[in-house]
Amino acid sequence: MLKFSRLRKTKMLEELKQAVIKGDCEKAAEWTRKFLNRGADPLTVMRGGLIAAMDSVGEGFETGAVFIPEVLLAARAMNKAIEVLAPHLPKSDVGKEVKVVLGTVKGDMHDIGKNMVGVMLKAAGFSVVDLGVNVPEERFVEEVIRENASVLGLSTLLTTTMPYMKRVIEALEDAGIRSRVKVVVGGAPVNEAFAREIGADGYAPDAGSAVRLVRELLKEV
Ligand code: B1M
Repeated sequence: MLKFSRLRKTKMLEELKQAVIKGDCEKAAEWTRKFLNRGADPLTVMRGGLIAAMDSVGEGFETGAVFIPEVLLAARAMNKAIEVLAPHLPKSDVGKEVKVVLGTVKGDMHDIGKNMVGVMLKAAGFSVVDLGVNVPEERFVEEVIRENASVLGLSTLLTTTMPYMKRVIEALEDAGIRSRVKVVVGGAPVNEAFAREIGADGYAPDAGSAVRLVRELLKEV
């Protein structure tokens, strides 16, 4: 296995970051493989390369320097890199029997962060049923019942769709299954106070914390 110095690692992370920013799927996958071949920690690659790249794209999008097609290309390159990375994330059998239903709420098409949460939960050994984006409350309820899920993970990136998280929780209550499932919420505009306000069981600021939170909540059962 090839080793690398701190300087080389920083340079390689920058190459990976630039590949994602430019939306170059092949290079993003190739740099990720190069890291793995050198025995790098997959979480370092995820945080230092992939999340750093999307943060930079996000800043550009906010200031108007980056446009939607470029954001979509970057998202695609990031997903390619995650495909390469996912099998190498540290694995655990801890939550093998535990089902987590996950999705982005109705009205919201953002899925990059939600996908990362799914990848990390799977790597931690949980069985994840990802419903995708723009998921209406009745679908969440149906799937929680069908899968006999212990955890429901809701993601949203838009302030306008945050209220749908509350609707989902109300729909679980109406169906009489609220006490059977722990509800975890996350996404850039969400915070602890909002999670409490809507009656969620917990809030996680990032994918790694989501795994820790799910483990903590399941200990309480
Ligand atoms: Co959108 N977008 N977008 N966008 N977009 C934001 C969110 C925005 C902040 C940009 C801005 O204007 N400043 C803004 C929202 C403003 C607001 O609501 N106040 C915005 C807007 C306005 C829009 C549109 C309305 C733009 C338009 O059409 N005019 C439109 C909405 C479409 C819709 O959903 N109906 C839109 C569209 C898009 C694209 C399609 C171009 C693309 C999405 C591609 C995709 O997801 N497949 C996109 C993107 C990429 C962004 C930004 C640039 C980046 C988001 C991202 O992927 N970040 C974003 C700006 C920004 O965030 N700075 C922006 C990287 C990702 C790893 O982070 O998703 O936060 P994040 O996930 C983190 C944590 O939040 C957490 O863990 C993740 C990893 O650590 N987390 C959870 C997430 N979910 C979790 C769930 C959990 C726990 C933790 O438990 C279950």
